Amino acid sequence: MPSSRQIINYAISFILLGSFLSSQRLHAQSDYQPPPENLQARREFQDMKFGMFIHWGVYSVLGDGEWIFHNRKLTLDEYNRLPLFFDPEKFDAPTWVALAKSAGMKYITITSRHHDGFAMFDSKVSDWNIVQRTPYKKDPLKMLADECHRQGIKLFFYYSQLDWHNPDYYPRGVTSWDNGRPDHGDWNAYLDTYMDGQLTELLTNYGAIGGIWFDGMWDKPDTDWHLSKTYALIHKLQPSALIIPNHHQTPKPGEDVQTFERDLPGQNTAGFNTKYVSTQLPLEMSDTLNENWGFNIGDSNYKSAAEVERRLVRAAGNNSNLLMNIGPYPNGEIDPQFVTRLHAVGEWLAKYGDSIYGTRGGPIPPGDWGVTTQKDDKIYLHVLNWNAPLLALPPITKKITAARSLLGGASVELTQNPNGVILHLPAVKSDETDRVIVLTTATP
Ligand code: FHN
Repeated sequence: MPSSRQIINYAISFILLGSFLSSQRLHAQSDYQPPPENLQARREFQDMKFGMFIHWGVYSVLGDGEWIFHNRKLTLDEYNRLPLFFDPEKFDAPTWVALAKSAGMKYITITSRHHDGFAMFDSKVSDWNIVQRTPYKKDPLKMLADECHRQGIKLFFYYSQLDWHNPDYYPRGVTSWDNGRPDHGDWNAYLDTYMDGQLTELLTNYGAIGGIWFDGMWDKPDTDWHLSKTYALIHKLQPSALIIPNHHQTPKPGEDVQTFERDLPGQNTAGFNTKYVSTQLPLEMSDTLNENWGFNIGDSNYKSAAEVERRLVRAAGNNSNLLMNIGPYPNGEIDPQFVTRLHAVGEWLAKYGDSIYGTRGGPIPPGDWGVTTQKDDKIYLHVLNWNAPLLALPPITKKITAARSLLGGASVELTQNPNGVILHLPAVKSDETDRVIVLTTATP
């Protein structure tokens, strides 16, 4: 029989252990000091501004989005048939990369596996992968990585931590349903062997990669995800690879970028984003060119090129990148509706790119009228929604020495005093998404 003193000691140890584990959960890679090459990669990430998000997997075959396994409450046996129909004979890595480039996108983030756990790459950790389960038998991510290296585009791998297929993803999370998995599993093995094993493959077999874009932690928000271990592994294998977690929470130590889903930083219209915006980390927002992430045959709700341009400008003015998604067809082709719009955005960026690439959020807070970006001695005023001839803005500390339209270079009348800045804007042209005025400032 333990004495009451012993019981108290056990209780104290239990509480201390609990708070240690919970601090491990919260503090992730708490001793992480990003090395110079990682800090450099973060700056380069911010400079790129515009990326292509790609959701592509065996679910694309059914043309009903990437959640079909869950939404139709399929069993494992049923879903296991799907890879047999996945044979993307039209997949051509050079075409995909060239499309991203023609759109003015500087990086690609592709689903290496989504919540169905199906590896779209050659994984030795399990046979639930494209090489072993599909008639295609090849590794498209390898082809894509090689082509990205050739064409000078950074490649990031989306990796779902949430897994609807692996029995060791146990205890299950909020999205679980009875799909035939046993009521037991080894969570530590799932994280330490399966997931870290696949991440090791992704970080060793594909050359230098931009980073890992995590998704799915929100399925088990209070669980210990061994983040400290996983983040340390990634940073050890490729110190400049960025960890971008889409957990919708305040960033944790070891994370290199804060990303927001379908929302500008700090705006929680989606209902699941945090309003906290890091002032330390690069920012990114993801969005889709239609309404779905994975290919959905019934979704023709495409955003116009002008709408994509506006979102890109608003993102840049909020000091953020824009990661714009497309869901390719199961045969590897990209919907022509996406292609036309992306080409148009690329043409627009060829003219306006100076006011986007390499910039940071400008000195004037974003407003309904538009946003500002800045680079070196230039402030770019992006007038997105203002029809009156005069635009009055809050004060800018730096002295403005010139104001010109970005296109054509015509001089713009401007008054600056301690109360603010008033511009006499050039007339709105009907086909102009964004009137950009370049303000040159005096170097202090
Ligand atoms: O559930 C996913 C969804 O399918 C998609 O991948 C998006 C992309 O940001 N993220 C998740 C929801 O947070």
